[in-house]
Amino acid sequence: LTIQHEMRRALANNEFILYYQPQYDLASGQIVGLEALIRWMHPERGLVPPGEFIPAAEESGIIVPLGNWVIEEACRQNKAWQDAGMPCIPVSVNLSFRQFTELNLTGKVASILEKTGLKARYLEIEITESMTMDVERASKCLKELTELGVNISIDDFGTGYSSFHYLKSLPIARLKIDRSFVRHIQQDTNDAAIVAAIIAMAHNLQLQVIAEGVETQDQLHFLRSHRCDEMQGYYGSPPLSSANVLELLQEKL
Ligand code: G
Ligand code: G
Ligand code: MN
Ligand code: NA
Repeated sequence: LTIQHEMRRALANNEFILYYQPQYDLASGQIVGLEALIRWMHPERGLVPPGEFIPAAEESGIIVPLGNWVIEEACRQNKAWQDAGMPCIPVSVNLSFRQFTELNLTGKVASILEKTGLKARYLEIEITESMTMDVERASKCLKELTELGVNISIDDFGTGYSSFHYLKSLPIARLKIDRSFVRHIQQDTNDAAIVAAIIAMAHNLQLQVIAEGVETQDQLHFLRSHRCDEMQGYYGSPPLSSANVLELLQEKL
């Protein structure tokens, strides 16, 4: 069986699940968001990470139904947490290029929000810099999504093709500093300068900024002292199952 066939079967058999990684406000320490990250509970191979199937899903086009499933499941779960009395915070989902170029992505997102009952402001969509290369197309699509009330963030910021032009012309709410710049923030003065510059630029453009891949207290201190808004990484929490997210949110109540 090819991986494409396997993924179609897996989608029908509910073998995909979402984990959620908390995002923390650096000033208050509060959890202010959750990034949904897909995993495949394979009957023979166990928990398969996305790096092992997302590329094939993108190549074959299965990413479109799979990605729609991710959006719907994340919205459904977030609404369920809210209905259980948990604090209302946004869930963010990763969008692939193929999904972004689908006709009527906005219509799909709108119907998922309606079906699940989640308010649009509690859904965030993460795109990458490469999706902004066709600024006119991206502009049309992102405008539609933001008119729904969904926030847009730029994932892996700083690693992709970047013209800066899109930053002023697209309705973006947040930059996510790629973890490759955060990793050696203490030892590498270039990385430190880049991270400091991204934070300052984001703020001057009225954008929120979050650092990814934060693993140590020293990294956290650096980010705090440069007034980064939020952080995500193993130092805060690894990605968690939905049951573990509920426990964590309940502890915080
Ligand atoms: O969770 P993990 O660190 O293993 O994720 C690895 C990569 O897979 C990340 O780059 C992440 O953006 C991507 N990824 C995780 N979940 C999804 C998803 O639902 N859709 C897409 N397109 N990519 C995802
Ligand atoms: O590309 P994206 O940012 O969507 O991917 C998030 C990925 O980063 C997930 O696969 C997640 O497991 C991983 N991740 C989350 N926190 C950390 C961290 O602190 N260190 C490292 N190395 N990876 C992390
Ligand atoms: Mn992401
Ligand atoms: Na990233």
